[in-house]
Amino acid sequence: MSRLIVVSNRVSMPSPDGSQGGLAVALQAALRESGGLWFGWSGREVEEFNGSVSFEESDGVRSAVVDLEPQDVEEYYNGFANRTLWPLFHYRIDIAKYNRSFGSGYERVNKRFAEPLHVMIEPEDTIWINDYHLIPMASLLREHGIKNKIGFFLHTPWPPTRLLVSLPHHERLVRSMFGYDVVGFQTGEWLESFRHYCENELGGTIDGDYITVDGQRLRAVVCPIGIDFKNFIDSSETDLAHQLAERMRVSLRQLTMIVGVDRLDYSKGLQERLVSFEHLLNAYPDLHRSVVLVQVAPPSRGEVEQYRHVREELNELAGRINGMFAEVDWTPIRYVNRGYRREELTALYRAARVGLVTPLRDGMNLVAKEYIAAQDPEDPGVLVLSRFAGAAAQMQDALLVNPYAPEEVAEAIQTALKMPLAERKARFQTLREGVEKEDVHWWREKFVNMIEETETIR
Ligand code: ADQ
Repeated sequence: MSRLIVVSNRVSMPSPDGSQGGLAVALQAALRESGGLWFGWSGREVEEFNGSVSFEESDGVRSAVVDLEPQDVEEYYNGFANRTLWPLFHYRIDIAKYNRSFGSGYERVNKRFAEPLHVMIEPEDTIWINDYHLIPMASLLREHGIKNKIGFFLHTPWPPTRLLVSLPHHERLVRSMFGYDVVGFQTGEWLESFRHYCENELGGTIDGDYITVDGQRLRAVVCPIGIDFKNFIDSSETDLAHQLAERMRVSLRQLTMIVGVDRLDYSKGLQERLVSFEHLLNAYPDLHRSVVLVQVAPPSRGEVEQYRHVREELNELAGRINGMFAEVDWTPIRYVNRGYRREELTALYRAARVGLVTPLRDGMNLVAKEYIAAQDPEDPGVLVLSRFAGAAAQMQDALLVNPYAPEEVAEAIQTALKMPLAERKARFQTLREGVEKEDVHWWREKFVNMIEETETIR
């Protein structure tokens, strides 16, 4: 096994309280096994970029990070990554913003990463770049003479060509991806869009997994991410999980719980979800005082105005719906603006008869998988899942819905609430098998193997 170098915008080191996501845990395991290194931004700002690298080691995982200037953070992170690419990649060209300084800031920061990174790379290393923040990284490393195998994994969707061409200099961005040996997507749909772009905009040719553009070749594959299933199950047996489970039992009494857990992001379809819940309450008055929607949504990316708008809209919607339907002894929506630890999430998921995961567009969506993993096999809840989440490709036994159609989502929730135990169990068993088998370790091994086995032509 060659040494692995993982590169992502932020680095996540092992923490003693184990409060990390499955992705961090899986990558840390890979780095530990291979004696590898995780490289990225420290999250800190310095007045003037100086390229100096800080090294750290924790629990057998080594990291190397650089600080950025405030202008870098504004143009690269809040600008091109989160105001331009994130909305565009989630099909929202209506809110995608572009100005030239975003594009130049993005290239500058990618170069600032490539500069110290390339000197750390040894000839046998395998390099794994993550996500839309760092698309041009391989081509920049190639300019420094790096010939190693380099893979890129995109955690978000890849948009249809017709949308992508609205991005100024889109060709330049996509051409830069031909510095990679392997490019991985969450689903066949995103892969198809990428192939379509390469064929139609770049005049590329396709041969099996391989795409060739102007003599440069890469292998484009599907490799869906999973959760750390075993670790997640273990988290549900902790004191923290038991404490919250007990609190929920006391506070719910006879209420049937529906749960939503998301970062506060317009791609997650939160406004549409609350409207669907309102439809449910209008259509089925017998549910009043018997159901409750617990929606957990910690704010993210607060520097970006669209995120502040979503937050305001959600406050307004939750207030309006609660005001309209609440009784002195019942509030239909418990809307919570904070995150919970993994142990606590297991308890929340398990307490809920329905898991409501209705993004308007999502690369994968790990909450759908976590909800299934947390269920009691003897009395499992039902997953209502957006057909526009990457997870829908693997989770066909969920109740799949169109999140833009509130009546349809309301009907699916009602179906879930009324679903007989035998059907709940049958759907759950199939879903759980998939979530357990194709977990985050499976994903990581599969992707690293694909990078390592791919023949390069460099
Ligand atoms: P995200 O958009 O952040 O990630 P998602 O996959 O839904 O989305 O969640 C990632 C993790 O964050 C999950 O483990 C979840 O438990 C945790 N999380 C979400 N909301 C939380 C909350 N309210 N409190 C505490 N924890 C919370 C991007 C892509 C996704 C893709 C992932 C991984 O947008 O499509 O699934 O990367 O590739």
